[in-house]
Amino acid sequence: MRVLTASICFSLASLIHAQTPKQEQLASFLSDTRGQTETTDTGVLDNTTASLRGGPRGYVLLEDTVNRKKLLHFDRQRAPERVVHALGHAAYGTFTSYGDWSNITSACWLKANATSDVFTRFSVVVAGTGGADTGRDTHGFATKLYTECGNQDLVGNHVSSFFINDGALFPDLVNAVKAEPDKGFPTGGSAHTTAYDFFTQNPEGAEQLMSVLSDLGIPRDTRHIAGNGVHTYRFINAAGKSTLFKWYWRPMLGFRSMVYDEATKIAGKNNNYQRADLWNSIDAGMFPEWEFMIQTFVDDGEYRYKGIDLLDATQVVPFEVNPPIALGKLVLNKNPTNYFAETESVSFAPSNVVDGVSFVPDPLLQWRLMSYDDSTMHRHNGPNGYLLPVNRPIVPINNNYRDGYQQPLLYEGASDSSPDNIGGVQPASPEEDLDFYSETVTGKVGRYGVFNEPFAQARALWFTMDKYAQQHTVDAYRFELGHVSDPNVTANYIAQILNPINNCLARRVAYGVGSPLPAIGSGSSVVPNTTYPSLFPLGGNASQPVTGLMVGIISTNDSVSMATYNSLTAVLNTNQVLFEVVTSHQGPLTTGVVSNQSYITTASIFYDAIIIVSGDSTQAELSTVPMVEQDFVREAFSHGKPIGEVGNGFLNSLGLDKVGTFADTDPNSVINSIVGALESPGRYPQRQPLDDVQSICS
Ligand code: HDE
Repeated sequence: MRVLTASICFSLASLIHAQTPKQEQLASFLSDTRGQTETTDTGVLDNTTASLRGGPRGYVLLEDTVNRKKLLHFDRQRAPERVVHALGHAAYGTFTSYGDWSNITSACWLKANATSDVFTRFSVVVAGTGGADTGRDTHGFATKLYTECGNQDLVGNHVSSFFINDGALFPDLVNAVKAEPDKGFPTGGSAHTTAYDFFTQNPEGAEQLMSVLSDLGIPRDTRHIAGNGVHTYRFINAAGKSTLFKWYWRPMLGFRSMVYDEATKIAGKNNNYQRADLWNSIDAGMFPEWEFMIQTFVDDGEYRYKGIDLLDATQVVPFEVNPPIALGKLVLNKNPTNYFAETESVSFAPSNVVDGVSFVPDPLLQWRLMSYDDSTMHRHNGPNGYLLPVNRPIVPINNNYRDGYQQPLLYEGASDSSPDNIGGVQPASPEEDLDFYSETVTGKVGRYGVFNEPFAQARALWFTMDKYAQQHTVDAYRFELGHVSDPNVTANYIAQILNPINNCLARRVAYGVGSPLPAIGSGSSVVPNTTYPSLFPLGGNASQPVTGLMVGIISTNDSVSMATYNSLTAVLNTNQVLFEVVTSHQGPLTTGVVSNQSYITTASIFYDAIIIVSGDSTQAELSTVPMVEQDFVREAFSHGKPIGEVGNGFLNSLGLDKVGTFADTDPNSVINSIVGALESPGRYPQRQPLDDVQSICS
């Protein structure tokens, strides 16, 4: 685990979460074995550090029952990983409603001042549990609210549409994107043949795929991503009125992404980067927050809004078309106690709703209402997964779902059927029970596909991005298609999906991967009248919070003085920016400053900005700066990061005194420039070369 060195790194967690209803309930399940003498499962004191053997060099005896049990337990100590979203990290927190939303829903968690405990799990879809969490992927954002009227799950992704719109295709999508069946690789990414053949057959996913191949697909961490419900859902109020809605989590820290080279290098050096980021931030008392927002739509039975099909999960409703309203706030403020029992064992399901929340006939959502409960039963080897501590509601569970593997409860009484007259569980009245919307449903049985024009929304996203973001996206298509082994699959994707979105995009990608260039004018040249910044919330000039970002302070020949160090770190502390001193070795330097990292233990990819202190070096020292130090600076530069120099001439000597670098002999001036640059623009993509669009496209 990385060391956090800002002075704000103290643990607030124990103060914040002490006595919420869910934490109180969880406390009753805690098992403190620290410092206790070992026992068997049957409570007998034992020592299992050596086998029972027939002599000091003899066979292990069958009679070693305690070690037999120890190994039998070990052989079974994993549950099957999730078939998708296997790699995840999570935290507890609270959701607070901003007001009384009973005009649209009777959901208790949206009553005036309602506060609910939550558990949120972030994940990546494709990578397995041992994979890297920075790989390009869709990130899951699943939240369980433990409300006073039962559990409400909000299971979404970090981008706002989906690859397909009928759940019948989900196994095909996942099989195609995961490792190829004969080889068993590649794992953890979609850059291969089966995925792009699937994407060509299913053009409805063009917008979602472009989102993932844009910088949105490589977020810096999960504190800086959105959550999107993707589907349309239904609120029902006490009068039985239905209002359709789509839900979103918007990060209060704003949006930040990486560049692809950085994401892949981080994956190699620390494949737990994002989970450590959330854990460390919460541990340091920097609690990430999101606003819960909804778009509402009149329920007239048509499920359409301004021409957009609300039953098609591949279609987005941009905020510019229907501005969302904020209903409440999520704060994550407590790390889990035990990874397996909580993060790994939590069971989310879109079917877990409370009274006042319901569904629409979206054929993707309808299958999700079944699949998650099924996954839970499979993963927990039976039907009792919802009784685990992390999954239990804070309200009583009273039902006749009895027995099964690992049933932990001792149900009292002689009845397990209802209704009954012998004292068993009684059904809720129609006024009390879970609302369903009494809609008239008619139709002729058939296998109906969901079809809406698939390219316009991808085109809108393409034209919303600036030329740098477009270049990153072109490069991502090139990376992905460049790893497709069948040239026909590459050519088909370019001709059938990219060309109808935009002819120039298709030509640029084709040029990069050596595929036949679609003829000029053969694809779309439509330039949409409107663009939608909400579809691509990265970039722009708005100032963003810098809380929890990480600055690396390096120093030519380890010479940073205590005075310079103090000036720099005072400003970083004030702004809640974390920092590490990186030098040739860890530990105390001759100047008295303590170095946290060496060039062996870290790399520039772990910092959002770097500051090089050269002014404390002598001229002789400056002329002998080791290559590893120079490369550290060059790499940060090539990733577009703000770079400061306390001193003058080092950046110049490397030829890097360009946009986004700040050299001054006054440390205060440098550090204020760096914090300002992290606030906005964050990165300097203009350092990267752009395609010669003119020559490729005309
Ligand atoms: Fe999932 N999905 N999904 N999904 N999904 C699962 O449920 C499924 C879809 C999402 O942190 C599984 O318990 C089907 C859309 C998240 O535990 C599984 C379909 C969205 C997570 C499943 C979809 C998601 C999952 C695997 C199409 C965004 C992780 C283990 C009909 C709105 C939750 C499990 C966590 C997990 C099925 C499509 C989000 C297999 C059948 C659309 C965030 O049941």
